Amino acid sequence: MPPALLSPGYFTAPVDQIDPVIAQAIAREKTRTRDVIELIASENILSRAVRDVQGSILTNKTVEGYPGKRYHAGAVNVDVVESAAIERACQLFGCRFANVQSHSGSQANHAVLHAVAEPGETILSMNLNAGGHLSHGASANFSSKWFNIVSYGVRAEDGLIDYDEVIALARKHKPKLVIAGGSAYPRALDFAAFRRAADAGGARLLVDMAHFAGLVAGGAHESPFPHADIVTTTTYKSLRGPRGAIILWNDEALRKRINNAVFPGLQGTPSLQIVAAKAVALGEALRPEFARYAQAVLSNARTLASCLRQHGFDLVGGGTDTPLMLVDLRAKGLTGAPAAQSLERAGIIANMNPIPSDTVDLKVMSGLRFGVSGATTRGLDGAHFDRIGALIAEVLEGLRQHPDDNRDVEDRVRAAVREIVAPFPTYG
Ligand code: DSN
Repeated sequence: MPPALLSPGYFTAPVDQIDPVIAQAIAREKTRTRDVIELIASENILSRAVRDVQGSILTNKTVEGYPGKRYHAGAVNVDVVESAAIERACQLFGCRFANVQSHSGSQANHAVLHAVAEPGETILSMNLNAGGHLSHGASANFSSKWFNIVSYGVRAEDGLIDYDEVIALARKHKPKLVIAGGSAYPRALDFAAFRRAADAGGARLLVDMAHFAGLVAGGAHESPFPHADIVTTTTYKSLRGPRGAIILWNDEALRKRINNAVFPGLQGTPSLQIVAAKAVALGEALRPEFARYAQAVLSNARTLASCLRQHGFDLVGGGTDTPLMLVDLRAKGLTGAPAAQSLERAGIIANMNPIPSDTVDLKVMSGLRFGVSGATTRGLDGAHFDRIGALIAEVLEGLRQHPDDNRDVEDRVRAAVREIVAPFPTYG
């Protein structure tokens, strides 16, 4: 007998029989997430259907191009999948065109830059510390090396965007693209004012709605359309889909440019199992219950923000109109990294974040960002978020008093956290 080509069970055995290292890490991750409150703004908890589709056999398929125009044969079924994702994206966000292939939000944003600007041309975007995004022209990102980035920030006194400044910068620098949105700006964006800025500079307007896309989908936040020319969003934050992103627009003249910028401009075959998961998640977001979810996210975010304020924390922008909020820790004499670490030991998971004009080292930072999309999916409501705000305050106050050893407080809060989340199991 020749040696078997495949190990026994190659087509059927589960990962715990094939690869215990990875299987055990996944099992431990399940326990970790079961016992904590996840407040990382860019996370959510996906449905069984969305997760299953990501592990489907669509992962085996290679097809470059777009539905009906592929470079590889055998695309009949994945064409159905991608067409469904495109149609649902357009229906959900009320636009004419969608590209659902980008592997990430950064790639979607890079595709837009590639589609509308030539290297060396000017892009006007929000600076990273003020809440922008790496892919919008941060110094460490390739976007700042290929384009001339002019940035706007937020006002020192209230943490809000100064739209007159954005319009003046657009008029002065005549960018090809104005970018609104980012990773840590908590307040609603004035899309009409951004439109005025784009028009003042003769630019196109891109709105990156990654963090609040779920609210737009559920009617709990104004839509960037019709003001925006192009809208990008990741699919895995408040939109509650898989890792990846979509690009949306209305102008026929942009159709080829954006599609060509994604493929072949930036990537080859899309991850078709992820495109399928985007389709399922977009289908879920079209159901009436998603509007209730979006309202709950906004309401929980406002509850947590107002509770933190009552406990004496400074919130950048004074509060939130989105799923996230940004706490400025300076008045408490704390910094982001030790605060996030102490909260993690207490079972509350959040990330350190720069605050506008942060002067503290990027490995430490002066802020903490909290988001409620995942914990809202889990079932936590306003009363829980009031309690969570008090627990966050308890940990941070303990850290202020005992910077070297906050263990007593962390242990006490960790027990309280387990009590809060125990009635809300996710995956059984
Ligand atoms: N942009 C990062 C964040 O907001 O956390 C990842 O999506």
